[in-house]
Amino acid sequence: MDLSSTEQSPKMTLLANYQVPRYLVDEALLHFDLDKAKTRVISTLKMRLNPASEAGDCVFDGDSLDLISVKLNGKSLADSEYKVDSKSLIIPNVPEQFELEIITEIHPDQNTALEGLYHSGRLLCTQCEAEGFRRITYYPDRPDVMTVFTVTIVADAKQWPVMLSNGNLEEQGQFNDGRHWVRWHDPHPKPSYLFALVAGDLYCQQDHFTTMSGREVTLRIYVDPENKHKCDHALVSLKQSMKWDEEVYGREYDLDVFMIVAVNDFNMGAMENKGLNIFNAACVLATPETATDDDFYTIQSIVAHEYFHNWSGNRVTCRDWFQLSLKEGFTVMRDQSFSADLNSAAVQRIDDVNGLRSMQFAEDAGPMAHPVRPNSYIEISNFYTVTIYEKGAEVVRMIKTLVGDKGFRKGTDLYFDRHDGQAVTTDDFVKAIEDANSIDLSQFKRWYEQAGTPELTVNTQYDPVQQRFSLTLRQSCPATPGQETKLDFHIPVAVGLLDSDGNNMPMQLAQEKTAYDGDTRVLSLTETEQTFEFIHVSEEPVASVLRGFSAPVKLKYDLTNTQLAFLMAHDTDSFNRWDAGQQLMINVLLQIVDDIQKQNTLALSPLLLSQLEAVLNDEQLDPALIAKMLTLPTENYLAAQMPVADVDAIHQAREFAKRQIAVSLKPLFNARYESLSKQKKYQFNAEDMAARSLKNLCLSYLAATADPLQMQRCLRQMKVTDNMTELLAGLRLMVDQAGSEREHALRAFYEQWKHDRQVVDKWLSVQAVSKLPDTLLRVKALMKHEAFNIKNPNNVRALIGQFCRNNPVHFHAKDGSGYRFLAEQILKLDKLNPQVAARMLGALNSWRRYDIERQELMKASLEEIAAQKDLSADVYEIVTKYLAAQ
Ligand code: B3K
Ligand code: ZN
Repeated sequence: MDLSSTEQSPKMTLLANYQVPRYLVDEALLHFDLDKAKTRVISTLKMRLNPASEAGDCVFDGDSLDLISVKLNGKSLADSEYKVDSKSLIIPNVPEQFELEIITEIHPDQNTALEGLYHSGRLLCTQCEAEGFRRITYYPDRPDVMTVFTVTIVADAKQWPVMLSNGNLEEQGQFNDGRHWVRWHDPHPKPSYLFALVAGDLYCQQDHFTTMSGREVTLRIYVDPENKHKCDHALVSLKQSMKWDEEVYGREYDLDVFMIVAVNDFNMGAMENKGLNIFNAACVLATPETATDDDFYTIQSIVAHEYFHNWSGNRVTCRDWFQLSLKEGFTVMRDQSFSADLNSAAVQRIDDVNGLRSMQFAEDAGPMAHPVRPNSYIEISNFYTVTIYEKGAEVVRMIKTLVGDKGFRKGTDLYFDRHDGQAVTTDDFVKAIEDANSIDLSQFKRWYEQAGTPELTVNTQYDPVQQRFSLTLRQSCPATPGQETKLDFHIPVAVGLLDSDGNNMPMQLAQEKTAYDGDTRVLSLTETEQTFEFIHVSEEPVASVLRGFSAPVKLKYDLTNTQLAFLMAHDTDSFNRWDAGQQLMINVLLQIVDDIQKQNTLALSPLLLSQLEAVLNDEQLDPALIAKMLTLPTENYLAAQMPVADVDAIHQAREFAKRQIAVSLKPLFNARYESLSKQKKYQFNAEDMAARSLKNLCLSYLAATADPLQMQRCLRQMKVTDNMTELLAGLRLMVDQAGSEREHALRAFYEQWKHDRQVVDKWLSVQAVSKLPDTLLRVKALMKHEAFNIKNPNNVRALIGQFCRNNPVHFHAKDGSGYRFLAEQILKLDKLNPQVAARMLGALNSWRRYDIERQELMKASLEEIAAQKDLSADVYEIVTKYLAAQ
């Protein structure tokens, strides 16, 4: 019976409606007859009634499948014995225990959504999280159905010499007709979203790791043969990750082989399929000539992230997709501390907070705001968000702050031990930490339930006679869609007190008998307002509040610019030192914006200038930190600090400030640049990376002086360097200056690198973020260039994504051209790849924060998208939520 005519508009899934699966799958035998145009899948499932449920229809999810046949306990079912529609296969009257054989056919070469089994270059590969497995075969495609999978793949041996799936390789063989076969078995029960299959003509680089219990694990990276020289960094990163997870979390790898495959067409960064991680090629391949320091750094952290999922995600998985942050928040927190341990902890924290503030705070303040554990979704792919990932990581980090390092390890040991092989909830995670530490986190759990970024207001008072210092903390949280009022959060606030020489002061609270031992103490704010009284405070201190960014909140602390300058110079907490500098820059830049709006004469604060000079002169300070401290906040971040974002004034103000700093401190930038220019062979390590980041920062200030000689310097750097970090930094600066040198540099760069996709994407990106006035025209022209293919998500992100998200002054052009361009691309993309289309729409998240004229133009573009027939659920959900924004 075919019910496909009863199609409905996208429907909402609610956490409150969760029900345990009715039938469980004990074993899945999958047989693939692989072919690009038509792949046949025979799925044999050993199933039984869930003892926790009642008998009823047996329902399987399915999407874009050609159903060939269904057999129940060896007997073919007639059409009348099952129901099939575009989303499911329903079999009524099944026995308590049964074996089902379902045969389907799929078409990998027509799959432009890149979900399920698809064709990419010379590869066939899969992406199943969250709901891609249902595009391979009918299945209870939900994370709480965990199954032992055995996978047989048959294909032409010439075209598909390598055939991979999860687990260990059991057997393989040849047929006489030129086809060959392999059988993979994964002994660990897993949900379908962790299933993976790859086939192709791939080069394999192999290594080994000996686990802490002495087991040998084979490590393999599979790549297109032309990339065989690009695997070393990922392999080193993998071994570092395996060792770190043993040392820090006591987690050992659990199969004989761990495989990574690089794929050119991929919707996101990478995927943690059990034993067979699939990576976006850009997130795994690197050589010093083709990848920047940032790429090396990101690759190290993504390799770690996916590897860490083996425990936080795979061994212990999510009960339902509302629990996504259970694995993602925790795993991001784990990869962040891994990166902090292996590189510079201060730089890592600054980058994490910068990302959180610029992306997550904006999401939390906009129409898509949702809790770390959401209550509803239309399309789950839309919930792989910065809130689930980055805010989720902050929430786990706060738990660690509250129970301490040792207590946290006790808690995670209990969690992994208690729930190994289970599909659980964020409540189960918190419960394990509570039980291991005898602590009550019930109020803390509001961080999982309430959306929005809390505001933390700080007031201080000093009594010189009593030598008492009181710190009053007050919290509030703005309304978010569906959540008008909020209950008080449990906020860990790390605080230090500094005397006038910049030394930390004792921090004994009035109710305590003995002195507090330590420079920073974590105060627990659990009420709307609380005052903390410090005694024996010999002079009025400057309080350094929210050290290390101990909670994901907006700090409202009215320090004067002089106090900020003091903290910027003296705070012993490097994060707060950087943050004080940022706040000072924000104050100064917003003042310039105000002057621009009032048409006043512009001037740069001498205080800021002298602070920057001191930082640049500081020989003791880590060059990476100097580079961070000298980096002005982005235009997007500045826009988020204004009640009504004035893109043009912000751009003008930032350019003005940058130029003033550049001109005033030119001799210092020059000297630092030259002293960092000693030729040295590229190495990826914290010290060299720090030097390159400061060197490139100096070059960017020198270029901002508009002295034509500095362009020559960029060119020289591009000529003599041995690495992409310095080459791209030079190119980026040249691309902002009109003229023949620019065009020549771009052409030469392309000619040199057109064979390399990762580098070509950088070439697209630098042009997309150019400040030159004709940038949109150039972006449009580049879409017709041989280097661009709209079906490739990396190309789309590099060109369209960069233009719309990181070129605010052109994207928000007054004439609406940027918005119309985006709408046009979204409508095109939605037909090909809804997930990528929905992501691009994110550029309009904050549309209500601009002036009325721009709001009208953005609204018109949103309405144009909404009016389109047959929108995907992905775009439909975002566009309707945006349009509902007040
Ligand atoms: N778990 C995957 C993300 C899957 C996205 C699905 N649309 C990668 C990661 O977070 O490790
Ligand atoms: Zn993840």
